[in-house]
Amino acid sequence: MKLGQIKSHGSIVAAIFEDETHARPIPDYSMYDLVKRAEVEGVDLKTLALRLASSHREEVTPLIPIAPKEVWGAGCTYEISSSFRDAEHGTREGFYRAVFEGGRPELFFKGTSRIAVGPGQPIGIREDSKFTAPEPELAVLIGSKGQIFGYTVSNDVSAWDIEKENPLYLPQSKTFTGCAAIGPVFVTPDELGNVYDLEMTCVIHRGDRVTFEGKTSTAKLGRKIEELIGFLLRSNPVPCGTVLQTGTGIIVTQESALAPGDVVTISVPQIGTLSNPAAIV
Ligand code: DO4
Ligand code: MG
Repeated sequence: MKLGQIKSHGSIVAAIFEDETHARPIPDYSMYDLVKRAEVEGVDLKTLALRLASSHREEVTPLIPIAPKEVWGAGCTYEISSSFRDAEHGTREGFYRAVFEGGRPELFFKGTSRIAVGPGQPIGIREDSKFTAPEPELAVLIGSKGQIFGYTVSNDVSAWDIEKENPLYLPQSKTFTGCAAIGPVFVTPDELGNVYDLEMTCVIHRGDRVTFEGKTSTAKLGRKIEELIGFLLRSNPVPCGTVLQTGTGIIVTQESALAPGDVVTISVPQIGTLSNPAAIV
């Protein structure tokens, strides 16, 4: 099942998506209300959604699929992310590789729903950054016990030049207005198929010109998603409705550093396409 949020009769409500532009609203429930009720009552999310959804379908524009309580990032989960950072960032040889190979994953806080945007909404370029990059990533929506409600496409927008200046500046390179895009929908685990066999593409457009094209597969993800969630929850009880980004396997070039008006489009066929313009924040 594909679940997300739409505007219906003036309110933002959860909805069951039948295709990219048609959905059945779930009146009086936001996506957060829906997953919270599924968690509290211990009922299957799909069964609950089917029970509460109206029978009529509407032509819709997908909004951010949840106002996430928290957004977290995982890093150096793909070899290319750690080797790029070791080569380019002037950090100690193997600094990032040690994380890719290490027992403990890198996890960092992106923010709350304040920093998160949905399809079509502007992603941020920090005004003090000259090299802000999109990081296309699979993301997972979890409950407070770490149960997986669904998967979505995401962008861990990052100020790479600030991270490169000193790795201790990582929080500033990762957290700012519009630093996390998610959407267009969540796909429930049963419908997604093999989560470790998803093709992901990323294209950056500047007007008619393509400044970057890249792709990866979640087959290259170096950790199990349950392992990332397990570490996230260690002594850190995150709330139901938390989104965890699972790391990037696509590294853009310096020439494609985001400029205002660029449009970043990330696609995973089994989930959908997430497209966002960039803007200085
Ligand atoms: O270590 C810095 C961040 C890495 C990251 O965000 C990623 O690999 O996706
Ligand atoms: Mg990342």
